[in-house]
Amino acid sequence: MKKSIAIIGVPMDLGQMRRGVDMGPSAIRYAGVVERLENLNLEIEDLGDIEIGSADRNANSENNLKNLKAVADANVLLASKVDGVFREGKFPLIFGGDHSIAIGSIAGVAKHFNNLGVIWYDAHGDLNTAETSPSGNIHGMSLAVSLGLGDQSLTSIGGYAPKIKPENIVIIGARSLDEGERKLIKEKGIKVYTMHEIDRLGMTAVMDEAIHYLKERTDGVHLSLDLDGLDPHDAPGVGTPVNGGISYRESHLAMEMLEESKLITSAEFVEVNPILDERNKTAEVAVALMGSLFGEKLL
Ligand code: 4U7
Ligand code: MN
Ligand code: MN
Ligand code: MN
Repeated sequence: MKKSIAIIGVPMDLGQMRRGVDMGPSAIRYAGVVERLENLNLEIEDLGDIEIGSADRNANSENNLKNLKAVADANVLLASKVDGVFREGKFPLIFGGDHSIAIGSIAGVAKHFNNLGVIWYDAHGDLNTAETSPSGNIHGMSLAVSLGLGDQSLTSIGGYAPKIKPENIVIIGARSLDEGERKLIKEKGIKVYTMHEIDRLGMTAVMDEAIHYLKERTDGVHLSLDLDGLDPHDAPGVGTPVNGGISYRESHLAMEMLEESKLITSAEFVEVNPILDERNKTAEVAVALMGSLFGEKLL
């Protein structure tokens, strides 16, 4: 049967402070994603964008959770949209938008599995809570929320918590972790391949290990790919760049290995900010990586 993919755009920029990331879904579409995937003999349906409410960006958040209400509302919508796609037997492919949208993506997907795994491809852990966050930006908290940690209006989305177990997570590309995140990683035993391991073992071994690890304990895997996992040289259009990241080529290899593994059951590509980009380079990188993830081959 032909694989059917449903695209959901999430023009969210309220999970962080820099403008422009709400245009990520448009930039990814402009970079030709639909044509690219259709060439792989996949059936693509673009469901358009989720509606994002407004928020007073200058309001002081007394709880260290900026724009909480609007971020929560949008993720409720996203979770039900993703859930609907899954019920129709289609593969949800989500475009961000800032990484706070992983809250809704994972909430919509996780109920369809007993043991959902997550690959968090990112320079950051996104494991802060309001108590540990240095910024109050919810895009730095989405993985913690999926573990059931954080404000109840976020953790309860989808009507159940937690969405995932700490031992079902693999973080790849980490190179910027806050104190509270490091503590949580150790406490919960979350598997992390930092840039050190990627340099030391090479991406082939890292992905082999990650795939085997998840294959043993999960019945589906959501790929949450933050473009800032890549080096800013290869993906400059992101709001929180960190030097010394994963290369374009290593990322292609990672996507190809995931494709071969048949492990991935849903995916999102987030944090593309065309305002900060160089001629849509980062969106083009995202689309090229999606090509590999869905089976593009040279020969
Ligand atoms: B992203 C940060 F303090 N950890 O919490 C924070 F360094 O989705 C950055 O990975 C979070 O881009 C980055 O604000 C969130 C900061
Ligand atoms: Mn992130
Ligand atoms: Mn990041
Ligand atoms: Mn970022």
